[in-house]
Amino acid sequence: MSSILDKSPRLKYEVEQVAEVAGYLWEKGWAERNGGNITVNITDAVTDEIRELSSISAPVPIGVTLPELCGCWFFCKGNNRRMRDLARWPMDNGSVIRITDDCAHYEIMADNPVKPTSELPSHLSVHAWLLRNGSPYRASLHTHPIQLVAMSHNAEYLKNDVLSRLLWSMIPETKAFCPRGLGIVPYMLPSSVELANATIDVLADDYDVVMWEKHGVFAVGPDIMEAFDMVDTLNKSAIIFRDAMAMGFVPDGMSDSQMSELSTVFRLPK
Ligand code: 2HA
Ligand code: ZN
Repeated sequence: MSSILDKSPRLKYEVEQVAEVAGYLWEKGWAERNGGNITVNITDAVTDEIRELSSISAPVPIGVTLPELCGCWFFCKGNNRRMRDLARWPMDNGSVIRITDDCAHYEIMADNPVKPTSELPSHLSVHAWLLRNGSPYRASLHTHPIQLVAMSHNAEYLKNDVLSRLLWSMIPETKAFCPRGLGIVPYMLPSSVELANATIDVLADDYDVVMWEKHGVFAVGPDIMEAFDMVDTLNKSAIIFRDAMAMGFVPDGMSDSQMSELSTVFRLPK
């Protein structure tokens, strides 16, 4: 069967990156059953030939009107689909959608009529917010990184930037590659509008990765690999912390002067 991916090498690359990340999420144990979500704004990868395609579904209401997204194209994980299946068969477990010209519906364009994730309204709200703010970011990722979620069960770590500082101090790479740290959203019902709005508020506070207390993280990045790498880097620090504690001591962490030197040399925010 022919695939929309045959019509755009760039789109094929984007979907291959999503599949690669989906495989990592599964292997890391961050994506049990249908846990987690990925949506990527692929509008720039859509060719004139693709624009001529007819939709393969009727228009479906998104539930919100998002003027920034009129005519935009997305690749999304399918509703109730597993990351491990998205990794192996991305076009059977995800779909390409287009936002209709009324900015309030989507149509499925390819390859199969896979209904997008139920989290679509919240992911699309984030993408609309990114475009509204002139951000170059095109990917959003929600996943359940084990050690970061475990740390969110301690109220002490949920105080402003306590967790960011602790994670940054475990290994220099964490601040270098995740210089904005980890924003915190207190526990809210999964899939709720409140959770989506609170996430956007914290992203607007200049975070790229947001912790959803006792649930998971939501990350945005220029592409899906960068969004994944930030979460992976933060979770690596959480593992170092856990392993030091398991060895029977509280890790010292890098000192304030070591952190400050790193920020100066690598031109990171203080
Ligand atoms: O959609 O992880 O929190 C799968 C989820 C929702
Ligand atoms: Zn989740």
